[in-house]
Amino acid sequence: MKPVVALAGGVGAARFLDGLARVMGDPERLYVVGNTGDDAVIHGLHISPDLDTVMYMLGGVADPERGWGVRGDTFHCLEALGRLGAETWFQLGDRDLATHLRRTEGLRKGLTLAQVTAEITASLGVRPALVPMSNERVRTIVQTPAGELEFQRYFVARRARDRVLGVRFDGAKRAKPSPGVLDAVAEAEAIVVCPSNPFISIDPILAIPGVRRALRRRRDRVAAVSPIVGGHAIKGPAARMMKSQGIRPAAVEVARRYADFVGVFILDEVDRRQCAAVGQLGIRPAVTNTIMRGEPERIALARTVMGELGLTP
Ligand code: FO1
Repeated sequence: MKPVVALAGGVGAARFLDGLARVMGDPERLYVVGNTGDDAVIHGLHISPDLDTVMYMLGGVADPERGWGVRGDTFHCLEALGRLGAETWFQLGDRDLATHLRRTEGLRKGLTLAQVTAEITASLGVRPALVPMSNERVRTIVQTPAGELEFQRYFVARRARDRVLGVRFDGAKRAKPSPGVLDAVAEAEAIVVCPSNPFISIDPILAIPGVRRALRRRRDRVAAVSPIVGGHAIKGPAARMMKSQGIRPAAVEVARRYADFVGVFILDEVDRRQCAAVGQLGIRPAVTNTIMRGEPERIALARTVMGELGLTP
């Protein structure tokens, strides 16, 4: 069976993918390419927040309020680390730590990030494939008036308050897509760009050599869901990042960034009036409710996206 490929960041992507996995008769066909530009080494452990956010959601153990981390987790280890003088701005739960210990151990043994991720997802009973964008180290660096900041320092430690002048992806030029990614894109029945932050979740994936070119070849099979609704990001700093870079925070501006490789762009009902402008980019607009308050909305959005790509799950 041909795969359905999704490009994914963190919480917004995870919620959408939960719907998509539920509407697909065979979730094993779902092939998720996850952003690893947010990865960080904290307390000596390799953390892959976006991979974990998607993995916990698809494994049914995600914290529903925060969107990241494990439901019902405790923070005893973090508290103990604080007493020992460690920095504790990054909230690592006790159960979540088990994932980072396993990942770090696997990497230290010589496994690739893709291999360790496959092992951990299998243990959690995740049926879709979850594949890091690259096995190589790529780091999202946010350029601000205070200087260059590693992503988690910008996002969590400094609460995404700095003005963003630009974003770069350290190591991306030398990185290769994880094995199987380009083949999955080439063969895919459908490709979905999840409602994730274009600058810090999707751009790092597109920065891996070969990925954008592979998507361009499949443009008529690629749909993107707008992460901007009514001029605001559903979650996170996307709208603020657009403004501080001189870009109007509007769904159509996200479509413009994706125009070379996206054939269908899904806008929220409140942005219906931007359809004509999206059409002028040579992209077919489609309108639906994109706010996923709960399970029924996730499923309805996934159904619409699949339908727009000619798939009727
Ligand atoms: N996001 C926060 O805003 N604060 C945190 O303390 C935090 C801890 C954390 C721990 C594990 C994990 O997998 C994700 C975590 N996140 C946290 C989310 C993380 O910063 C993501 O990179 C963003 O949500 C961007 O996708």
